Amino acid sequence: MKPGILVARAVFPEVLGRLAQHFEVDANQLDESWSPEQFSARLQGKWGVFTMAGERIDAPLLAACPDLKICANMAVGYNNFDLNAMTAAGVLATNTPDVLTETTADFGFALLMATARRISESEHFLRSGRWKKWRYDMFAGADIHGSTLGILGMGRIGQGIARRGALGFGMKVIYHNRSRLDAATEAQCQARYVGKEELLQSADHLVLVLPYSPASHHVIGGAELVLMKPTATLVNIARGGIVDDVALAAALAAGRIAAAGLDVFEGEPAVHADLMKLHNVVLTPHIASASVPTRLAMANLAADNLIAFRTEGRALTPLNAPAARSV
Ligand code: 8YV
Repeated sequence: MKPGILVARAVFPEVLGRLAQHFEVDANQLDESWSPEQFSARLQGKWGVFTMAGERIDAPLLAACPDLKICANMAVGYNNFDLNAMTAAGVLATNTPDVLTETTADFGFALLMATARRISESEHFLRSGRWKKWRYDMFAGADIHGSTLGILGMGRIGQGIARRGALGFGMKVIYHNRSRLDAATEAQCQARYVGKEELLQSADHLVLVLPYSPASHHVIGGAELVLMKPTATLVNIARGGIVDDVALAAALAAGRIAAAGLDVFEGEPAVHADLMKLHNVVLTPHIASASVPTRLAMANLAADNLIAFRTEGRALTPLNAPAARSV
């Protein structure tokens, strides 16, 4: 008999087809939003679950779902997983690294350019019929080429953004990370390691690409924003909660920094009303990895993890190494 899995959100039909060759698939193709209780009820008796980054897997859920053996996240970020609880419960966790690196770095750069060069703001102006004449300072923004690009969080995506900035736009790249990169990787990215304070003070454009954890909660708040240049652009493609959205909205309203590009928000899909009112912020709905080929590659990798764990007893991109869960 095939084991049962839950696919918690709508996904490509062809990926469901692949999964159906190995599993009894309970698929949420209607993309219903479930409470944690409804999610737990739907998981009863399931061997595995295919999640996006919104489904929380924690100790109470694991205790309520004793048959669960694997949670395959279709995301590189996994702050929805309590990894310690999963390891303790003998449940394997997997994510989808690498397949989204370049697409997400492309988007980070696109958001940076849209924000610094005021593309959304000027388009809204044009569409609302307010463009009556040209002016020398109309939507004059900040330069990208030759400026200083700061990157906070220098993993694979951060390195991709650094390469785009240094090699494509002649930017000076500085970065801060928990640990410094080796010399060869720094040379490839043409990036210089600096302390966090220097990063904030020197960057003309600061891009956040670090994972969310309690340690990175509000890593950019009021105290950090005052250190930045008044002409600076801030871009967050990492996770909501890394930036204090209220402090950011206040800094943008007061002109303490020039502009922000945000793809992720605290409490998304809700977006703080103060941010919605501002003209100097570009807001996108968590789409940094959203190219068709990349989303398909992510879905296939999450499916491959489930299939490989079922057929070979090991996943392709595991996040933990739990002892086998007793049945
Ligand atoms: C996902 C992301 O598309 O991979 C991540 O961590 O944030 C995005 O690429 C999103 O989280 C839905 O799974």
